[in-house]
Amino acid sequence: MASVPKPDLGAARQDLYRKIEKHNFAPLWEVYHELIPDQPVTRCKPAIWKWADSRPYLMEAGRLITAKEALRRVLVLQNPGMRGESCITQSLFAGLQLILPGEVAPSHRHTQSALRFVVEGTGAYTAVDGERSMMNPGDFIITPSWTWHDHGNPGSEPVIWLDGLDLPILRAFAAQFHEPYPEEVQPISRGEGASLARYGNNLKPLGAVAPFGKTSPIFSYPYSRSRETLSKLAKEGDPDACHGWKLEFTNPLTGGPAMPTIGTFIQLLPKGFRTSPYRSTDGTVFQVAEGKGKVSIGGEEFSFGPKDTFVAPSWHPVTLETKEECVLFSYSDRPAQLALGLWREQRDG
Ligand code: 1HN
Repeated sequence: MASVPKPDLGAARQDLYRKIEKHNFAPLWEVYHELIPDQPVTRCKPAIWKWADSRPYLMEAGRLITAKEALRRVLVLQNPGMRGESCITQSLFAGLQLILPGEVAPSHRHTQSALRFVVEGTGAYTAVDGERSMMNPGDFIITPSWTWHDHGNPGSEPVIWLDGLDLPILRAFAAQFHEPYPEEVQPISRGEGASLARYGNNLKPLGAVAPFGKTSPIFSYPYSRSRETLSKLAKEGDPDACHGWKLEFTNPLTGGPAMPTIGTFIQLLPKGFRTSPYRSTDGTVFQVAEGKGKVSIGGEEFSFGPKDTFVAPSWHPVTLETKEECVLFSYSDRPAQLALGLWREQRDG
């Protein structure tokens, strides 16, 4: 026989909750549906950071603090739904970093993986475990987990790039370690381009041992090569309805993603193209390398132009519409989700 709730049952339940709380218990049934939602739930909101705002604020920061003093002079792109948490999605960090002529960002290493996508300027370098790579607009550069890295700008113009890190993932696992290098700048042990020569030409040294573990041995993917590849592809076949021509940066030793936690992509969309709606469980950060257009993210519309950054949260349908030919760099936590068997996508969703 089904029991009829007694009028004082509610009060008795509250009484139980109060008692057990002191002993670090809580009733699952009060939060069950919040814990197990039917579909992805995130506080991450669709948002855009316009270059017309980013650049002057970065330059103002450049007048107020040195790279050395700041360690890294970065403006964090804070998701408006998660302010104060230093993240752009629940699993990823994004920031814009400025290094002025003559400055050095001192050497250190950490277990968080980092990527750079160069936005503006030439003449700066980043060094990873003894090798320097010059930074040019559109270059995609990796700092693998636990590798020594420093940046410097011996050139004559400010250099700005987008930093992407897996900080919240490492925070969730509490697997963060950090160590400063004993000197400001690490010594150089290989010539520029050594990694690209060894691993970046569909060739590899005999007995090659992955120098960066699960991360690609190529730490710099120059824009000249990715752009040329996209242009060639666009002449050779039709664009995908949801993505245009979209490529993933890979680890040449495995064929898998270039970074173990972060997926990195570059896509070309022709002028006047409108993509079919697409959604996936990997909330994605987009950096506009070239072109102008509009994006609809979960029904919210944003106009974008060169050097803008925007974010599409997990499972929000994305539609892109181009006014000009566009090249977009993007990154997400897709490899982490795939490794755990969690990733889902829906085309035309
Ligand atoms: C970091 O070490 C760098 O090395 C950039 O350039 C951004 C954001 C949060 C924590 C560490 C860098 C970072 C960072």
